[in-house]
Amino acid sequence: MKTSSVFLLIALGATLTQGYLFKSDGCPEPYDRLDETRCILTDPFVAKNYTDAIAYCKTHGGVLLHFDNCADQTLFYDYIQTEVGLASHHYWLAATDEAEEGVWLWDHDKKPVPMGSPFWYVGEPNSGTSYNCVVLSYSYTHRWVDVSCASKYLTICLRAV
Ligand SMILES: *[C@@H]1O[C@H](CO)[C@@H](O)[C@H](O)[C@H]1NC(C)=O
Ligand SMILES: [Ca+2]
Repeated sequence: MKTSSVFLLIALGATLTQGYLFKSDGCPEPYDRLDETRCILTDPFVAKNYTDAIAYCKTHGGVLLHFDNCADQTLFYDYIQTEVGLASHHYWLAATDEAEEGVWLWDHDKKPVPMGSPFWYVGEPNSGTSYNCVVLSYSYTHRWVDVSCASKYLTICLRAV
């Protein structure tokens, strides 16, 4: 091997090590870059109830999964389908109708949650006062379905870059 090749290899190794240590994607550990403006953190191992999922994201400087447009619906659907091990699980959404039955509000800003298609599965939500939380349901192509806030599902957190 020529001396110049050895130097090149050493230089390459140093760059990779730096990229790993300092996380050049602009997101703090343990987040990954999602898009232009957001970082994403998924805990694929520990199912949590709704309040524990909210608290987990807060602890990590973020907010539980929330979105209100079709582009994001597609983005998170694709993310769940393509990331290893995520497709066959339900995921919390940061919304509840706990305060007033049928009035679904986001947890972080108390603004109204969009209703109907294409977010909710056909006929959802449909369980009245017994179910006041929402998941992206694996059983319904990750459309939204009302569930019990005490049940345990997986957690996705978002934070600004
Ligand atoms: C979630 O579990 C915690 C204990 O980990 C409990 O204190 C809390 O009341 C539970 N929340 C719900 C909505 O069941
Ligand atoms: Ca309800």
